[in-house]
Amino acid sequence: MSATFKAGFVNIFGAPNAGKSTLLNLLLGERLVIISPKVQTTRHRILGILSEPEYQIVFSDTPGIIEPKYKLHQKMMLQVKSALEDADVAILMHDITQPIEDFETISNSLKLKVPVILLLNKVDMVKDKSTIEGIINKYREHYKGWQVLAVSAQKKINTDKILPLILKSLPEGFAFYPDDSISDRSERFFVSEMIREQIYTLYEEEIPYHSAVLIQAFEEKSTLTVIKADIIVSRETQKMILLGKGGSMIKQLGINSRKVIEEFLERKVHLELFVKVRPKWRDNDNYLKEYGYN
Ligand SMILES: Nc1nc2c(ncn2[C@@H]2O[C@H](COP(=O)(O)OP(=O)(O)OP(=O)(O)O)[C@@H](O)[C@H]2O)c(=O)[nH]1
Ligand SMILES: [Mg+2]
Repeated sequence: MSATFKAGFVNIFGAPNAGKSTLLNLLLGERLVIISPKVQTTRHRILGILSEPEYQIVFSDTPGIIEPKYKLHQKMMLQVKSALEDADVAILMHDITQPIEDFETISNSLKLKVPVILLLNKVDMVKDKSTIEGIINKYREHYKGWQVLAVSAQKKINTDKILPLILKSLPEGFAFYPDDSISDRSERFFVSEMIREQIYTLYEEEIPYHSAVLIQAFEEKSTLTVIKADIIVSRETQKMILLGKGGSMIKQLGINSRKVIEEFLERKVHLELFVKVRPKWRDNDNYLKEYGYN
């Protein structure tokens, strides 16, 4: 290891739907965390580790910052808080098409004391160059000392400038994790997330927000992996919607989920899904703990 090896925590914060998880996957070059067009997709702090001969960056994806309405939201905001405490560099993300006032509310609440890179994401949505310049300048005036960049995490516009900016602020130090680690989370965790992602894709309205996924069995057999998962919802009516007419929707959910899990594990998978009703689980400490929301 050379004397100038750099290592640190680079934690990503912002409003729901800003594109934080899309950015993490892009920076890692891997589809690690789940993404959806709906808000509040990410519920945990999830590490994504990038190891190179000259540096190790431990990224953190975090839940979008919201005013908590349930204990589940409070747990999500505790995950944000923990990421605020150990960041060496903060990446703040904001949707460039959203008002600067919304960003101010969030950035004021964070009280950051570390170098900040502000990414105005979804710049592909703004066609006019002078409009983009105008917005960037407004943020630069408001946030002096911060690096401000307009990017598109999805369309990869300007994203090659992000890593050099991070490396400028990354402290010297030793690697925190072995260089073959990609995350702090288990395969089981990512499998439960993939099922949740398919719920976000397949179902409308409140269903995704009332759903949790709990892996009950994860058994590696000789030719395939057997996975049994519970899908938790708050009400009987939600269970009926999840199942669909004659079980058609849950069947589709199983097919979609199995496909992405097989790609992830690079193995054949036998997946069984069970829907369970746990009234008000989002406000129940015991259930939240059981479902991995600490
Ligand atoms: N047009 C456009 N859409 C984007 C871009 N980056 C992300 N998106 C989309 O924005 C939506 C939200 O992206 P996520 O990465 O899940 O956002 P997030 O900030 O992690 O959201 P939460 O986990 O809910 O806080 C998804 O539909 C993405 O495909 C971008 O650069 N341009
Ligand atoms: Mg996310």
